[in-house]
Amino acid sequence: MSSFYVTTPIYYVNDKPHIGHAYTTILGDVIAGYHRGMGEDVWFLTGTDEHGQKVQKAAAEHHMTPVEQCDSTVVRFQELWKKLGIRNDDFIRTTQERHKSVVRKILQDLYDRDLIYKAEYEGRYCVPCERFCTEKDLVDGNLCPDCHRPTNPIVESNYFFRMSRYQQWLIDYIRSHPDFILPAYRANETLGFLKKPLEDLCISRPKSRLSWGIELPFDPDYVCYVWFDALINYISAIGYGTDPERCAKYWSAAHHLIGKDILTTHTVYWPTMLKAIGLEPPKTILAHGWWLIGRDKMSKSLGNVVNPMEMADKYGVDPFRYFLLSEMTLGQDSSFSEEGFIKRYNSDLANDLGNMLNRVVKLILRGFDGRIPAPGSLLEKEDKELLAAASDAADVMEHAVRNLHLDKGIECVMDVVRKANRYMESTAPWTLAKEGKTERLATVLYCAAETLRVVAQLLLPVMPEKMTVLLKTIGAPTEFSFEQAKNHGVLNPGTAIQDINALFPRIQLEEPEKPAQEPKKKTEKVRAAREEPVLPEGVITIADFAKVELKTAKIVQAEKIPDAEKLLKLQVSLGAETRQIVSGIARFYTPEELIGKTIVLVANLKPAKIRGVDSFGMLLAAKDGENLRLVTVDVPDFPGGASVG
Ligand code: ME8
Repeated sequence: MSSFYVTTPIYYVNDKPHIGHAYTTILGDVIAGYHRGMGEDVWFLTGTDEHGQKVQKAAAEHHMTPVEQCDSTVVRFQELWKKLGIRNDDFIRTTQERHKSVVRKILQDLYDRDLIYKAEYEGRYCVPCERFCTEKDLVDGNLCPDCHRPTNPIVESNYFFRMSRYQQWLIDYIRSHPDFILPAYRANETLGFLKKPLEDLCISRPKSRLSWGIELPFDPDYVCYVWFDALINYISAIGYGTDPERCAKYWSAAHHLIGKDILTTHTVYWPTMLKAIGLEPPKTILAHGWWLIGRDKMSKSLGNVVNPMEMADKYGVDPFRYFLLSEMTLGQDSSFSEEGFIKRYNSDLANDLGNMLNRVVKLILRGFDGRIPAPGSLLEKEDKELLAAASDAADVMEHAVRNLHLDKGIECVMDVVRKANRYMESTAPWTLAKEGKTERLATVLYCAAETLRVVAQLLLPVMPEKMTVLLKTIGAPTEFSFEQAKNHGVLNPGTAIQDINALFPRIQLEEPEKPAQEPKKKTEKVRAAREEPVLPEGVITIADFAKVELKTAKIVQAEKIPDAEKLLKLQVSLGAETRQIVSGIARFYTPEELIGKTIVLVANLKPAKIRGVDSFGMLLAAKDGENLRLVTVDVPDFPGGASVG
């Protein structure tokens, strides 16, 4: 039996989980579910990252010990996973002895082989990121390249891992393994990072500065750097050093799911650490995009953090799982809003899928005494087309699962649902019933019910509860199987179906309350008029112009958008952040010639969906009739993220 090992990042226990954490974990759960259904020996791991500065700081703020901070927060993750129906096979905490002993063992081994050495470090340090920054990394002379906050000078003796030794090996490995880092543009981003000389990695923190960590086995004055400790969870959990057979079985089929924020640690630190201890890199590291609120990152200070527990309570677990997976194109950023959730729920689940089920069930109850009708011997073209579309969707979904591109599979299945609704319109079974054309009616309803069966089976790992109800309603088998989904004729004529009200009751969008219009006081108007100089038409003030945030942005990826001749989808780097924009320049530039250009971006434009694709900004271009050229910076390699003004 082939094995399949899938992991999420282990989350920091400095704060409670939010939808970003929920997304990666649901993604892992669903991928694991499909692979279980394919008969593989699956191991799905999640857990918590409990050492380091962030956790120590949170504990101090809450007047707790670090252990109390970890114990009280870890349950919030575990309760959430239970609520969201997550079926992880293991949950690792880095404070567990089974993990710490492996970390110590690896540290000692590398130290004994002179792959870890002690040296004095003089440079700059970013406290929030717990990161040493070299001069060439710094932004604007002093700012951390990750978070753009000021760094502090530091002189310290520390232990270093000889990461630099593996630079060329890693470059060659990435180049020769196209599936190692996904999406491909994240592999390019890593290769870009590896263009600069790779430094050795500082893997210790003196206890005088940070005490909450795993003590170095060869020097009790130091603890291990939290990332060096955390990454090892992926192998300590499957028995590295204690159960070599089990470890080898799962490690040979390892897939890490991560957010794009932790790309470098996973695609540079981790493979070099593995190389040093004689293990192969994981099969795949898939970096997904970022859930944004509007255009902003979720943050406590902005007060825009979305609580997944509340969403699941309010709208149900399965719709929430469905929304997160279908809304985000894997790899790209997505903007979250409750309104967006309700819209997708109502259109995909309540209207398309729920309605289809209702129609089929009511017609079978009425016309065939609540039993699956036997189809006639002759299928018409439209019947065959619908059934073929359903089994094609099973192929697409299988391919999507193997390539970790679930959103594409889900989209294809939902297309079948829409096709099925159109089929109902064109075959009009209600008219067939009225006209007494029972044989044709039986065929239509059988094909419709079979299509629903395939759809529900294919979506079973995404919405396990709701799809089980659907399958039971139409008397279909409730286990997941691609083989069954690809076949027709699985429903047995004569099987009793059940009545159902609404599988996905419609959600009413609450109208935002209109603020009562207060009449403007006359005096205010007069004052305003007096203070604002009257400008000639078309002239703006410097304050008006300052509202527009213009930034340089380097194009790192460009691709066509299917069925949209004029549009290109671009990934642009603004230094610390990569964003997606959609631009109507496909007639003037090929995707290839755009890569590497530094353009100018209107960075604070309200996000928009263009042909269903999220766009987080607008590029500037000069247009003269049919001639269009981008506004670019006049030297190659000018960095992204610089302000333009
Ligand atoms: O980085 N959108 O933990 P963490 C999408 N402990 N995903 C998001 C997200 C968002 N807005 N916010 C968080 C750590 N995530 C380390 C990991 S692994 C050896 C150590 C998800 O609690 C996403 O998967 O900050 C991201 O990579 C992860 O949570 C970071 O979680």
